[in-house]
Amino acid sequence: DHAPETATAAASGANATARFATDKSAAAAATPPERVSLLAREVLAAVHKAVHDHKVTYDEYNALKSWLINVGQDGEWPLFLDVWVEHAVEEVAGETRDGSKGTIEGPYYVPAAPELGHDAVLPMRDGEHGTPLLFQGQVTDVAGQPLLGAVLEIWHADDDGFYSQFAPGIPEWNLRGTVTADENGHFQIRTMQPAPYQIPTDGACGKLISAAGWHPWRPAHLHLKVAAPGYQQITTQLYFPGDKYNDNDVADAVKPELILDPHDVDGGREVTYDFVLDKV
Ligand code: MBD
Ligand code: FE
Repeated sequence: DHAPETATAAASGANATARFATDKSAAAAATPPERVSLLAREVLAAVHKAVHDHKVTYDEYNALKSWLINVGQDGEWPLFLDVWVEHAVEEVAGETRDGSKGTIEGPYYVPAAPELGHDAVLPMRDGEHGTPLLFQGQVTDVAGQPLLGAVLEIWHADDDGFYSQFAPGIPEWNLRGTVTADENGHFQIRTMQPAPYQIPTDGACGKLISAAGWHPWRPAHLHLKVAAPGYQQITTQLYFPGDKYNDNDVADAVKPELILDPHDVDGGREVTYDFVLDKV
């Protein structure tokens, strides 16, 4: 079995925190003070309202304080935010687009995965576990014109539900790649179908889940970013029919348009899914 013995919340959290600091933390600097003040006031007012409405005690306040300190110590701010907040931000961001639906990015994207051409096999280990999956499709504009040279970045968990670069013992680029569509906007990607993903249960996020009596699962999913020059990049995830977590994803990121329709073939499964991009 490939399952890493020592996948801990603190280790994957530290990796996700470092990844965010490298790729995205600079984007936050441009928020003007009026906007910061408005949003900070309203979020705090919502907290104050919950305290008053539910007569929150000092013991509960201290439990919250202790838990928030642990989220930081476990490096789980990226996980917490992407699981419980990002879906609302994505819904707002997607409101004005006509093309394919997107959904949240989550904490495990890594830029600049190996370039694999338009007929791609994702990097995988000898004997990589799981059901072989051929994922293919076309990238077009909203009028159906192929977008030649569209670029798809794909990343997903393995058959044990672990992501390379965030769980130990997995080769660096395992099940991650950059795929460039051909002159007709077509692409083909061979991979292994991922398993459902369980958010770490041994860190602060896991503690919230068990204290609240929730479950820690996301349905199995492929992550993608699809881009073409002059078009808006979409960030999305695709899901598999019949997954027991499609209706109760802990991260609330499933949309009906994102559920694939694969069929069984000799030695695995095949599915076609097309992407439609909006102009910038
Ligand atoms: C994931 O794999 C994921 O996609 C999200 C959104 C949150 C945590 C783990
Ligand atoms: Fe994921």
